Amino acid sequence: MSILKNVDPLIYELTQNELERQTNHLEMIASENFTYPAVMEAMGSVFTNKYAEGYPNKRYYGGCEFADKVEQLAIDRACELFGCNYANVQPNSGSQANQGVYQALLKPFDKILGMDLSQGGHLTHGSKVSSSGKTYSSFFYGVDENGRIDYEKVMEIAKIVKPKLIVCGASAYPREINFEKFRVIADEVGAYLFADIAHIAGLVAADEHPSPFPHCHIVSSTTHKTLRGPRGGLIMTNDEDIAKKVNSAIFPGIQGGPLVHVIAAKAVGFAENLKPEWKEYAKDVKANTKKLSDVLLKRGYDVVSGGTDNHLILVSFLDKTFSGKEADIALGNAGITVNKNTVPGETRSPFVTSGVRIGAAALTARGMKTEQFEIIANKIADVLDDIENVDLQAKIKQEMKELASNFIIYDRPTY
Ligand code: DSN
Repeated sequence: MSILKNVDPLIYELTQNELERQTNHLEMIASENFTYPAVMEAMGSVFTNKYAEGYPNKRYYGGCEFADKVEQLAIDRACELFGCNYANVQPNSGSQANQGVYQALLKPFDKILGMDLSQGGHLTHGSKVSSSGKTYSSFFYGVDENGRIDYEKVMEIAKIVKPKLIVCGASAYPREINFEKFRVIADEVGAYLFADIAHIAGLVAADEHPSPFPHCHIVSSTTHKTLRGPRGGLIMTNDEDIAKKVNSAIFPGIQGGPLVHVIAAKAVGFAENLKPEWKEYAKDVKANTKKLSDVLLKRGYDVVSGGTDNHLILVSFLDKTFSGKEADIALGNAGITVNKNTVPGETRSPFVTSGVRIGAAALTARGMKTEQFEIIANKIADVLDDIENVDLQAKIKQEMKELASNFIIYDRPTY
């Protein structure tokens, strides 16, 4: 029985449409996932009504006794999950978490060194169109001709730039990040080392990717990508002084009242991540991504860096006549949702691109294994091999809908 359906049938119908889209299509955008119904229930709870500016036991409003407990649980679970001493669970998003990190540690015009957006980095790692690139003097490193971070080259750039902070972590990098090597570079130039693990956090939490601790001074993440929690951000550190600065930077620095309902949902998500089953999920994500990569390589596609160590692959079409945008549309027509993405050596604009980024976290959450990923990868190759064949796309869309119907995750749009 849906209250929403009676109160606002238009919005209800749109949530129903979205549920059908998420159910019938294969969701392969590397930053998306399917969260738990319990997380959704916590997000829809009465905590949405509560103002709780401040931090547990240090609030600017009365009536926070339960909000305090919720936030403290979220903090304690995040610290247990990532093996660190301090966590701020208030950032409303990954971008705001990163803004908080910079505000805590830097002054305007200080130098930061991050991974170039076009090479796999993120807007908030110093891109000139983001506040990170407008407020701070940003410099970039990229990947080598094999699509991998060249740590010697990063050291060379760092020695020239002398940044106050180095950002490691990426949005479209299929290989492990070596935090230890980054720390050597940061120490050499006297910089803070900041890891943005938004994409790989779920793997880190399962020991399926090396931890940024103890190497990084500060770590940010989102909670909704490979972690499968609610949409939101997170900042962690082992340094008490940095933790205090982060707390002031988030509130009152850049945010007002925290979203207590989302913090409650983060706590529920972290509890899921702490269960033994989480490790199995993370292992499956990696195995499924590897299957995707192996099949596409076998079918003659250029998988950047020759494979993957994590939850995503980047497929380059620099050697093809079609663009990332055309591939994205053709795959979408075939019921497979991916995103166009720039690739190393890019020759096209960010709106067109020469590649696609494909991730396995969401379909793995639906219970798919390597057997299904082998089928899906071959269908992806079939679409790309004959990219203008709209009849084939329509046929595959039907096949993918049938495949997806065996892996239902939600029976209604709201919980
Ligand atoms: N938009 C996210 C992604 O797709 O990787 C990063 O913020």
